[in-house]
Amino acid sequence: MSFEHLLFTKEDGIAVITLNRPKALNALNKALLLELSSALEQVENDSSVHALILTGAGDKAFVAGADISEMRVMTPHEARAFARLGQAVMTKIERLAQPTIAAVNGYALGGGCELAMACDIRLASVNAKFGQPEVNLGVIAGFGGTQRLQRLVGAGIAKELLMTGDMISAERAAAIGLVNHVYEAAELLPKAKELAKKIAQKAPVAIKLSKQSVNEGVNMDIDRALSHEAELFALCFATEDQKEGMSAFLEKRSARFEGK
Ligand code: CO8
Repeated sequence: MSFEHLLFTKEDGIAVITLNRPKALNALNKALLLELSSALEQVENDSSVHALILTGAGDKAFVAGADISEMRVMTPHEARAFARLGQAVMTKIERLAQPTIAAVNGYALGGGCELAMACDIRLASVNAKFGQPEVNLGVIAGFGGTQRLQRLVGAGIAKELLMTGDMISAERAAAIGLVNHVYEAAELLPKAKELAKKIAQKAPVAIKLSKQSVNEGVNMDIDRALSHEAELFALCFATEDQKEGMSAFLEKRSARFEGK
């Protein structure tokens, strides 16, 4: 499948989707969101893909937000539909079977910060800048930002970012837990690939269920979440990978996981 606003590559079981509208700092318009949705389906249905990296084209931006020129003339009805489209794409990323890494190589503002937050892990280059500047435009975050930001960094810091529209540095983003690691720009993608490969070597079903347990548990009370974790833990014991992983440990050899 070829895309107009995305670059899609796959190597050694790692897929890389590069959002590619550099003239608009990779802003998310409807066409790009629809293409991203198709690309995600392609990844989900490809069992040879063990991890996905999302990044932005050019050296300036990951994604500078939803496309302001497209939004400027929207009616409330159209705006709701656009927000629902963006939210659906973010949720698709969050629930993707494979692990996802955002390699944030510059501005991650508005919808760009929301896209990064939908990924499992965020790595940033030293020049990355994060923010939810929607209040400067007379709107609120609409692709999940009011919800995912508070779950990641707590309600107090989330409200400060959502109410001031301030941009923060990669260093500050790491300090508040919005990004996991910060690297020099040239190291960002190699580090993201290294991390993706490391995760890809582990038991695939266990990776998928770890992700599911964290994602679903966060919206449950602790008793339900623990019972859910126990159910998913039990499911692992119906896999070949559990037998292989534990046998390999006891036999003092490397495990060969097949994702079954
Ligand atoms: N949408 C459309 N075009 C954009 C966007 C954007 N979000 N961001 C940048 N561009 C365009 C600029 O218009 C400019 O185009 P042109 O060259 O044709 O004039 C080009 O990209 C380069 O941008 P700048 O010249 O502004 O570059 P600077 O280096 O001077 O500034 C900034 C970079 C600081 C990133 C600046 O471009 C900026 O502030 N961009 C907007 C950031 C922003 O406000 N993002 C939030 C958008 S709102 C949002 O994401 C809400 C999501 C939920 C939607 C809910 C649905 C209704």
